[in-house]
Parts: sequence; C-alpha cells; structure tokens
Amino acid sequence: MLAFAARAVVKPPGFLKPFSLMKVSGRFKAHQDSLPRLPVPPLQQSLDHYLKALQPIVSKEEWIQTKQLVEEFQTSGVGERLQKGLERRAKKSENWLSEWWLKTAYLQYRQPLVIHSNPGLMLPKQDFVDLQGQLRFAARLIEGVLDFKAMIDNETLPVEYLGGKPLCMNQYYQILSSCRVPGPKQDSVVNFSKVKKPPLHITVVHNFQFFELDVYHSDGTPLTADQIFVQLEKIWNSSLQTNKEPVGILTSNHRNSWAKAYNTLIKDKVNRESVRSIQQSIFAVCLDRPVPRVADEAYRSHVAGQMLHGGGGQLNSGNRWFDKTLQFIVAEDGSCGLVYEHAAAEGPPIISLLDHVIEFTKKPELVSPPTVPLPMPRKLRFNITPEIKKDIEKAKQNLGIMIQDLDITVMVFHHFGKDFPKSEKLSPDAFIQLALQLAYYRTYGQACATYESASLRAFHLGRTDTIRSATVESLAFVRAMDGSSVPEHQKVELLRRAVQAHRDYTDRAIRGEAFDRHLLGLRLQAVEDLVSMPDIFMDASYAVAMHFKLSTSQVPAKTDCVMFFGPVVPDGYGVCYNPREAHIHFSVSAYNSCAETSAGRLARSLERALLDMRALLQGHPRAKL
Ligand code: COA
Ligand code: HC5
Repeated sequence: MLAFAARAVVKPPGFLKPFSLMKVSGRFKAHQDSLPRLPVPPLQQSLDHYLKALQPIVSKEEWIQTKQLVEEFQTSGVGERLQKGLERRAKKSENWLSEWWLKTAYLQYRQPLVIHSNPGLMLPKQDFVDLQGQLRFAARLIEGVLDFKAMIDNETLPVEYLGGKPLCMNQYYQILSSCRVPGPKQDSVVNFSKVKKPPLHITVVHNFQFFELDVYHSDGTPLTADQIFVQLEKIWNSSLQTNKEPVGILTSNHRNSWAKAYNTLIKDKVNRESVRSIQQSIFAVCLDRPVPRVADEAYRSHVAGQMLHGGGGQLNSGNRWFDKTLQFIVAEDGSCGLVYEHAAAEGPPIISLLDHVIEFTKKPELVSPPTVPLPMPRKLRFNITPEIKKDIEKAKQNLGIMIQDLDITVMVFHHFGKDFPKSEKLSPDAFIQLALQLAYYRTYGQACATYESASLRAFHLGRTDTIRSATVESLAFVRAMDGSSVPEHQKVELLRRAVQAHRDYTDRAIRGEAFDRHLLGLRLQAVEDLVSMPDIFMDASYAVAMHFKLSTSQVPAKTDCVMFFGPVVPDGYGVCYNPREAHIHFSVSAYNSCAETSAGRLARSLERALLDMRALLQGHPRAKL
C-alpha cells in the first residue's frame, strides 16, 4: 500500500509526473489505515429514502410515476445487479466513491472555476492602509502558513473528530504544493508535497506579474517575516508597471477553452517553465490593488466578489491563477481573504489552516536575527504571442460577463448564534437550515431541492454526501408557520419535529447512509457496465431532485470570516454560513440574469425567518421536565 495520499489525485499529463516519487511515512499512514471504509448502503434503504425526499419537491403525479420506476428498478433485477457491481468495486478499492466523485464533481466539470467552483473567503478588514502595512501583513501570513505546513510535513497535525469519530486527514496533504491542470475533456490535479524534492517556493503576484519566492534557507529553515517582507518589497518594486498582459485570466475561462489556450501557452519553453513554477509552488499570494470605494453597507458584499473573481481584467483578476489550489489575497486597502480550487479538498481543512494563520499573525513577532542578503525573487516571464493575446482577450470578456452576472450579499446576523438553538435543545445547523426553508417558502410559495454538504471524512478518503434539507417535516412546518389557523403550540411542535428530522438526516449522512452518492454510484456503475441507463435516472423527478436551487454549506471557523460560492443552477442560490456562538456569518449568491432570484432579498427573508422562529419558541417556553 504505497502512496495512498496520492490515490485521490488523477495522474497529470505531459511534463508533470511527480507520483512515482511519492513517499508516505508512519504516523499518518497508521491513522489513515485505521479508518473504516465507506460502505455501500443497502439498495432498498436508499430507494426508500429517495422516494421520501422527493415528496416535498415534486407533484403527486410525478411521485407516483417515480414510485413505479423505482419498483421496476428493483423487480427487474437491474438495481440488484448494479448494487453488486458497486459492492465489488468497494471491495477492490480504498474508497469506492472518491475517484468517481473527484471526476464527476470537479475534473470533468467544464464550467469556469471562477464563481462556479472555486469558493472564496473574506477575512475581517485589516487595519493597514498603506504599502508597508500590506506587505507586513502578507509576510506574517506567509510565515503563518509555513508554520502550519511544518505540522503537515512532520505529521503532527492533531486528528480531527466529528460526532465522536476520528476523521480522514488526507485532504490536509492535498492543499499545499498542488494545482489543477486543464485538459481537453478532463482536468487533473497535481500534488508536489510528497515528491523527493518538494517545492521550497511560493508564487507572489502583483500588477499581473508572477514571481517565484523561495521561502526556505538552504539549511531548511523558513524565512522569517522580516526576511519575507524584504523580499516582498523587492517584488513590489520590480513590478510597478501596470500595462502587463493579465495572463492569469486565462485560468478563469471555460475549461475546454482554457485547455486549448493552455496548450498554446506552454508550447513556448519560457512560458512552460513559468507555468510549472506556479503549479509547483506551495501556495500563491496575490498583492492586490485597493478595492474601489463603495458605500459602507455594500462594501463587504463587494469585497466578497473581489475574493471570488478579482473584479475583472482592469482590476485584480490578472493577479490570479484560478487553477492554484490555495491563493491568499491581500489588498492595499486592508481587504483580505482567499480563493481556493475545490478539487483537492473541502472547506474545513482550508479553514483550520486559516484559523492557525490568523492566530499566528496575532502573536508578537520574534526578534529576527540580523537580515542576511537574500537573492532577488525570480520573475516568471511570459512570451505573449498574438494567439495568446487573443485568448486572453476572450477570457477577459467572458469573465466580465460572469462578474456582471454575480449577485452576492454577505451579512452578519447579530441577534443570536448557536447559543439560542442550543438553549432550546435544538441543533443549530438544523435550525439555520429550517430558517432557510422558511425564507425560501415565503419567497416562492414552495419548497425546492436543497443541498447541504455533509462530511464523509469519518471514512478513509471520504469527501461529502448530501443532506437534503427540504423534508416532509420541513414543508409541514413552513406551511404552518404563516397559517393563521394553526395554533402556535402546533407550530412549535412542527418546528421541533422538522429540526429533529434534519438532525437525523445529518447523522445518517455522516454515517455513510445518505442516498445521493449511492444513486450517483449506481448511475456510474450503469455507465461502466454499458447497460442502458435505468429509467429512474431519466425521469422528471430525478431532474427536479438534482436541480439544487438551494446549494448550501456550513463551514464553521474560529475566525470571524465569511465564505461564499456561486449557485449551482442558473435559477438558484449559493448559501454558506459560519455560525459563531452569538452571531452568524452568511453569504448568499445568485445570478443577476435570473429575474426570479435576488441574493439581497433572500438574505433579508432569512434574517426575518430566524427572528420569527426565535419569537415562536420564546412565546412557548418548553415545559420543565
Ligand atoms: N441541544 C443542544 N446542543 C446541540 C444540540 C441539541 N439538540 N444539537 C447539537 N448541539 C450542539 C453540538 O453539540 C455542537 O456543539 P459545539 O458548538 O460545542 O460544537 C453544536 O451544537 C453544533 O451542532 P450542529 O449545529 O447540530 O451541527 P454539527 O456541528 O453537527 O454540523 C454538519 C453539522 C452537517 C455541518 C456537519 O456534520 C458536517 O458534515 N460538517 C462538514 C460540512 C462540510 O464539509 N462543509 C464544507 C463543504 S466544502
Ligand atoms: C470555504 C468554504 C467552502 C465551502 C464549499 C462547499 O461547501 O462546497 C461543497 C462541496 C461538497 O462536496 O458538498 C459544494 N457546494 C458549494 C456546491 C455546496
């Protein structure tokens, strides 16, 4: 069993071949090997749960039709045959799902990474206002990431737990020194953290110009913040021209277009080496121009957009390599955050790195040894041919359209946090999800297919499954909530029942017993076995169930940061939240091109829903048992 850390990664094409050199050592491997394997749930159970989950989101006629198709799927033996195939796959592999998931959710997904796939994160505004402050903060941040990296490298990261179970830590080994690489039909991810000579440099971008900055001395010790600061100043001073081609914008394009442009770009040896340096770097730091001034209340939502897409060709989007797994953004006006490429990892490992870095930047700086002269960081050059220039122009145009289309609101809900639902003996996550159901129902008069990420990291190489937050119980509650004929105590009862149903779903999901990934597995197994696609995957209900108008995720952090991502359907919303003890950070995204959606309106409705649910519960204190 060699190099299992690399198994979740697809082999890269061409000149990037780091895998034969992988090494994996003791402690991490021992932990990983002790984790249970992801089970294949029983077929009957998943089909029953699927039918139940359809009830609140499809019509009665559609449901009856689907019930028939599900019965045929079982009685014809097709279901059983595919199930057996899955079980065989599960026996043969470390995780029957992870490679399929990586390909389906990420590497074969052709939409641009920007907005559609890469999540962004915004930190509280830092209090620097000038170049010195910007570079000093960036230097401390880099030092903090290297401090965290040391824990990854020497395998001293504490194992995380969820619901009392130890979690797979593999994703931590994928977030540094890695990069996505575009391909004509499918992308790949390359990871250099376990090669014989792991990278010792980071990428720094300023004014669309990329630099390779060595962050370790020859004896293996990391540069201090003072030393990094001096190096960042050198970079800054040698990239003052503002007329450079924003070559990084190429990475924002549709994946097929970018894959073509990539081949053109790397034909040139100089370009190829520059691209390789970015791909191999430990992470990237983007030193951005100030975010344009906007009215205070719009400022945070505006910065969220900046973190997701960089503001376009004229602003900071040329300071990005969107394929890079981890990019920190530090702008001159104090707005900071990050954007990350999702294929390698879920949000939580990124957040725990970030929490560490923020704590680190708050510690007093150690007195540095006298500065030693350090070599000038290497500028990464690009030869821009007319063909490449044309590709950049096209990418710029597309990005401009995507930016115009993004409608994003971030909000801090100040009235309560996890504390209130806890005081009512309710799961805070379920409470928030239920408020979202209420907000949506009040706006649209119906429920919709809703996705919430559930971690499968209790299993070896586990990623996520889906908690479907629109349930029979949630619909009963949201319908009753505004009904004048329903007595208040009954509303309370329905609320409590719906919260419990959500919490039960969550428990099943993290035990590996949700049905979404199972259905995906059966579908892919059918493709693999070359049998015709079973009817259950071709009917209207399935299409409705997979059209997630609410795509949501809880990503808790110790830092007051807010994360965001785009909607996954043209007429839907992306909702992310970071619940703290006494307040909650929310982001809501939508597309301007859809007349029916509005991020601001849903955010306001969500705020009202949370307040109304609290008022309802406070009006009916629980009986003391
Ligand atoms: N009474 C009192 N307290 C309760 C309670 C109840 N009935 N139910 C839960 N709580 C407490 C918990 O003990 C916990 O306490 P803590 O704040 O001390 O940790 C807290 O409330 C939060 O629990 P809950 O709101 O129920 O959610 P959770 O932490 O179990 O999270 C998921 C639920 C779905 C988010 C989690 O299981 C998960 O899968 N997380 C990963 C999601 C992910 O990967 N997101 C990123 C995708 S890129
Ligand atoms: C820094 C926060 C990142 C959150 C990203 C996230 O939730 O991604 C989901 C991943 C998954 O497998 O459920 C996908 N989603 C954005 C579409 C919810």
